[in-house]
Amino acid sequence: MQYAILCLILENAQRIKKNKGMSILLTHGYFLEEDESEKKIMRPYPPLGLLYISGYLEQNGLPHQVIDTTFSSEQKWMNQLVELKPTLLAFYTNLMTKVKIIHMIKQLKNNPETSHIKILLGGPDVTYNWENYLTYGADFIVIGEGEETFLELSREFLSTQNYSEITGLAYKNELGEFVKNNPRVKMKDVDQFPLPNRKKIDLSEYLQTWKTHHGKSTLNISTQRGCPYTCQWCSTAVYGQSYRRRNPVLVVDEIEELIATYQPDALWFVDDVFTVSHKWIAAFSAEMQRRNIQIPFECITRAERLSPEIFEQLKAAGCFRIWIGAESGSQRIIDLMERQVDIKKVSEMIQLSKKYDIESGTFIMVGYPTETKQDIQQTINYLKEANPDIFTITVAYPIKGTGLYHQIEKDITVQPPWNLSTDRQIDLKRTYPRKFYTYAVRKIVNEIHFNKAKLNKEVLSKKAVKFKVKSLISGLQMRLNSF
Ligand code: B12
Ligand code: SF4
Repeated sequence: MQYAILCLILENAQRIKKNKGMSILLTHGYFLEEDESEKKIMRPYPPLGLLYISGYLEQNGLPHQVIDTTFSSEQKWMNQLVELKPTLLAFYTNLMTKVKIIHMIKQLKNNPETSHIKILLGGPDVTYNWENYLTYGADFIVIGEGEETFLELSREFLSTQNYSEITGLAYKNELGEFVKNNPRVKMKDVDQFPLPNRKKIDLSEYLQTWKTHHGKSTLNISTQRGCPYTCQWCSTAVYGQSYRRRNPVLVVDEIEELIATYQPDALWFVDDVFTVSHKWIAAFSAEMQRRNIQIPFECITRAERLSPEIFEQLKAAGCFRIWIGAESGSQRIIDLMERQVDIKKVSEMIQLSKKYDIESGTFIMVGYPTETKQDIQQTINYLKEANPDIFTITVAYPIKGTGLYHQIEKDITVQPPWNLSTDRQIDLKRTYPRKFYTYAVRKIVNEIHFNKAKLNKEVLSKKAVKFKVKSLISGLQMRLNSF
């Protein structure tokens, strides 16, 4: 094994010698200072996918650098680039960072000091937009799970530059034509991937930001790739409908390492459905208890994958908050979303979490096609009954490549120029005008805050009265904006 690694390193070293002056740099386009809504929340997470790629390159002996943009500025980033002079610059790209990255590519191409740099993009937003990204200046697109494709591409980039056999890759060939190779077969055993290369970036800024704003530092960790469910609005652009999971013992090893290196106060599992496998949860919980690891964590799951036994195991392993999705209180809308869950079950599990002293959160979406005022009222009723500790609320939007996008494609009413907007700005024919939903969001938020005050027997407090007044006004505005 050691011999094989040594050979790889030597082989790469030879390639790099042949291509002296060629260098690889990984980055992303998220600048916290430009994100007004995140500045109010201040819960930044390190770019895990990018760090997974970095870990894989390092394991395979490929030298590279990483610039983390989260706490930086565009100007600083540009100065670093000019100084580091990479020949291949790879960006993690998602829906939120898309417009910024297109702008950054343009800046690079227009600057004589950086115009020679080849640009590569990977991440969730590129899968169904690869042609557009190539049109707007990218040279290579890594589609889906990135590790193996990126490694093969880097090796070719540093040697013969023949990209035609690399699965999972789209690129511009020497004639400027767009080529999309066959899809990459996903790695079966995800334990083959090394851990995210967290040492490549300064995690202390993340930890400190959390500590300052929330009193406790939090780090993200991933144990699962893919989700087997079919929610129509959800993007499966990276991992498809697969479900692959790491060995729980190795996950606990990673947790121990995180605690030893960074001493976070809490962890956040980024997995899509943390309790999807009960066998896995039992093994994970047992291992955490066996090693007597005490670290609070939060995770996301689905109601029908919970039970009293699972709650017990989660609690014993350290879970302090669980997010249980429903998206709507109307079973009709849930069924249209193909969410495959019974709203009564969601409500029941949110209530059950209280018995185990685990905080609960839920996600709400309004404005799903065909949703009516009655459906929205059912959502309010559901939130009152389930009474989660927190909830987030969004106006539904179609992400390219999802079932929802295909369903509503013919009903799109607003679609700003692709390079200047994100899928969030696409609007579609809904039951009511777009403004109605802005007020619907306000109505739900204020009505639920009022209800919480009522449950806390503070119904006559100034705050409660304010919530009720805002809820009534929003209800009126919904009515005025429903035609
Ligand atoms: C955790 C998470 C968040 C967190 C934290 C984000 C963060 N900074 O880490 C929070 C809650 C803040 C969040 C918010 C949002 N998110 Co989010 N989020 C996720 C989630 C659940 C996990 C991300 C993760 O860490 N995955 C684990 C890593 C290992 O996977 P990965 O990042 O995809 O990396 C792999 C590949 O993408 C690729 N890759 C990654 N980077 C790179 C770089 C290069 C150079 C290459 C070649 C390849 C490559 O290789 C990696 C390893 O195989 C994903 C769903 C998912 N299961 O992935 C959604 C997801 C990424 N989010 C999504 C969305 C829509 C959002 C929001 C816009 C939601 C909203 N508010 O409307 C916001 C945007 C926030 C922002 N500022 O960017 C969508 C993205 C869709 C799209 N087309 O971009 C996803 C896919 C959810 C979904 N299924 O629809 N999110
Ligand atoms: S919303 Fe959650 S459960 Fe549904 S497909 Fe997406 S990740 Fe899976």
